[in-house]
Amino acid sequence: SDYKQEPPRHPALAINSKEPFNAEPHRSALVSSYVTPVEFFYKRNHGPIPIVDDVNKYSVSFTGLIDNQKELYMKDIWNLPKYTVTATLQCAGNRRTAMSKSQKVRGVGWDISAIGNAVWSGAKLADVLELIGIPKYSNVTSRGGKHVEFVSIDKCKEENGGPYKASIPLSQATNPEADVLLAYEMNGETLNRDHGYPLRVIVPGVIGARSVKWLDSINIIANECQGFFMQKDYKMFPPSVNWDNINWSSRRPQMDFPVQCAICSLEDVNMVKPGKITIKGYAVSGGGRGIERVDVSVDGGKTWVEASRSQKSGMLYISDDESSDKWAWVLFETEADISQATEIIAKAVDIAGNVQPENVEVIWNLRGILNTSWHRVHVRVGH
Ligand code: MTE
Ligand code: MO
Repeated sequence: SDYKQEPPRHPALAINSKEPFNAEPHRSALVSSYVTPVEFFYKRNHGPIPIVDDVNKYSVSFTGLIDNQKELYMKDIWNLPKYTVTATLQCAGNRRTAMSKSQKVRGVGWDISAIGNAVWSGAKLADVLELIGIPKYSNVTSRGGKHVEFVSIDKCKEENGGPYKASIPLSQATNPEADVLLAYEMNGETLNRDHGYPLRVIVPGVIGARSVKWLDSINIIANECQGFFMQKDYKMFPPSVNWDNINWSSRRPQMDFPVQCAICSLEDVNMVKPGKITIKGYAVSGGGRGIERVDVSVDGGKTWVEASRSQKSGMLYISDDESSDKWAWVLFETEADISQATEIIAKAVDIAGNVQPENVEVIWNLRGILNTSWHRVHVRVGH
């Protein structure tokens, strides 16, 4: 098969699909460190992992609505100023398995770990585009380009054997503050094959689907990318839409992800000893909106306490503090006394005051994306 040369992976990952390889770590791995180790970072693929043997021969071509078609080699990318951005990548399908329990959805099942926080380094896309002749803060090129399409070298069955692709608006791509990267390092090491070697896009604050791995070309186009993953997937429909009445063109491709949080130190099967327990998890919001607050309940939502929040630089007291990583998650923690079986709940509020929905039913959608409902864990108590 095409899957004969897959890279080695950590044996502790839970495999949700083998070919293509889709896997997530145990939830406890996410709260062991602020930066998720590469080997425990979820892997989300739609085809075999491409092989790039000679990084010096590898190039990205720039085509479309620009004055001159260009080709950039890795040395051109390495020569640009190197930026490092801590950003949380989250698959839109994170927590899909739980949504499917309410009513069946289509898609790879994921528990709560189709998310990770990494330190990405590379060139800013705004600098790369400037190098090929598109100024910073452009909304449109002289030839009418308004979107930047990223095309991979992989092959996906959803694209009938063609490459994975996606686009973002030109205004975002040319805005240096949007921190869109062409990344060649993850957590200070050369990007590995699973995560896009030698070069991938990182679009902070946006669902993972737009952070195209194994970049082959960048096309400047007038309208958003017409690929499968932009037009026939990763769109959020209302609960009334089913596979018989779906009209894909009635919805826009999902970009920013909504406010999300999950408890990682406990799971439904846990039997805990009566007394003090520690409740830990992650909270994150899209679009660079930081986390304002995380509320935790240990009595099924009757009463709430505010959890403490931290990033690598330490405890956070004001979420829009200059020292906070705006594209990255916060880890939260609180202690509680448990004496009987109970439901433990976490819900977050972002700096725009956005809250998570109480139940999965109200946001149920046939593709099972963006399950951001309050995260609930049922624990039993015993010795
Ligand atoms: N890029 C390519 N070329 N092929 C893919 O299948 N999957 C996307 C995105 N980029 C994908 C891709 C999706 S849906 C997600 S969630 C992220 O990559 C996952 O990135 P990761 O595997 O590095 O965690
Ligand atoms: Mo994804």
